[in-house]
Amino acid sequence: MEKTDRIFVAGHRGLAGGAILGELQRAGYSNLLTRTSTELNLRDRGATRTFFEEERPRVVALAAAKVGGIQANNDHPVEFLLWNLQIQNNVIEAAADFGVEKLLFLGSSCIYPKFAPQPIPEDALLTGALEPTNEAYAIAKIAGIKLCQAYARQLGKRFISAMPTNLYGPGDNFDLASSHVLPALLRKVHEAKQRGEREVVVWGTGTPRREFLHVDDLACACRFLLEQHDDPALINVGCGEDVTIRELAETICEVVGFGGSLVFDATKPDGTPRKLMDSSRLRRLGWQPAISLRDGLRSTYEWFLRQPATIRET
Ligand code: GFB
Repeated sequence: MEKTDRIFVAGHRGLAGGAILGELQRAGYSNLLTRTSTELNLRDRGATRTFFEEERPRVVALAAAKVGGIQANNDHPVEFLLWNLQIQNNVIEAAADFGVEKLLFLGSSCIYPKFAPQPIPEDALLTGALEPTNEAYAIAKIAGIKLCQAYARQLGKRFISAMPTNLYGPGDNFDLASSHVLPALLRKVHEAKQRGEREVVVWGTGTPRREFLHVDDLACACRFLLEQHDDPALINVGCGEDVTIRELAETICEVVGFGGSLVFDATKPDGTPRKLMDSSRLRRLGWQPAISLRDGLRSTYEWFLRQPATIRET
C-alpha cells in the first residue's frame, strides 16, 4: 500500500472506522476518502456504485455497520441482519466491480459458536449453533466473510477479513439502551458517583467473560493487515486476556473512584458465557496489542469527561 493510495474508510464516524482513519492519517497516508451516512447511504446499492465509479478508491477499510450491545442486538434483529447485509454486499460488490485492489472487512467475535472451544481459533467458524441474542448480526458478518472469500477464490481479489473482539475507546456509544457493556458501565458508575448514589445496576449475573481490545490497538492491527496480509482466511484480533463482567465493573469503579456496591440484575441476558479469541495467528505474523485494559479504561474515561454533557447523555 502506497502512502498516496486512495483509501476509502467506510464508517469513519463509528468507533472502529474513526480509529482506523486516525491511524492511517498518523502513519502518513495522505489520500483518505470518507463519507458520512448522510452524504452516502451505503445501504443504497445505486448510490454506492456511483460513489465507487466516480471516486475509484484503490483500498477499502470496511468498518461501516449497524452495531450495538446485547440488548440492541436482541431487540432489533431485522436491522442487524438486513442493514449489515445491505452495507457489506453493496460495498464489497462495488469494490470488486470498480477495481479496488485491497479490501479489509471487519467482522466480530460473535460469529463463532456460543460454545466454541476457548480460546477460539479461526477454524471454529460454522462448527456449532450461535448465541441467540446476536444471531442476526453474526449471520450477516459470516456472510460478509464468505463473500470476501468467494471473491478471492473465484476472481483472485485481495479481500480479507479480520475479527475484532469486543472493542472500546474514545468515540464509543454511551447510550444505555444500545451500547456495549464497557461504555454503559463507565457512564452508570460515573453518574452514580455524581449523584451520590450507593449502588450501580449491572445487567446479568456478572459471570460471563469478555475480552476487551482498545480501538486504537484494533486500528493498528488493521493497518498492519492492510499493509502486510493478503490471506483471505479470516484472522482474529484480540488481546489474549478476558475478565468477568463483575471484574470489569469493579475495575471501572476503581478508575472512576466510586466506592458504592454492584447489584446484578439477572432478568437481563448474559449472552454467550465466554468468547476469548485465539489471536496467535496474528501474533505469529508480528502484531501485538499495546494498551492494557486499565490504561485504556482510564483514557476512555478521561475522554468521556471531556465531552459536552449532550454527547455523554445521548
Ligand atoms: O457488551 P455487551 O452488550 O455485548 O454485553 P456482548 C456483555 C455482557 O455485559 C453481557 C453484561 O453479559 C451483559 O449482560 N452487561 C452488564 C451489560 N451490564 C451491562 C450494561 O449496562 N449494558 C450492556 N450492554 N451489557 C455483543 C453482541 O455481545 O458484543 C454483538 O451482541 C457484538 O453482536 C458485540 O458481537 C461485540 O459481548 O454480549
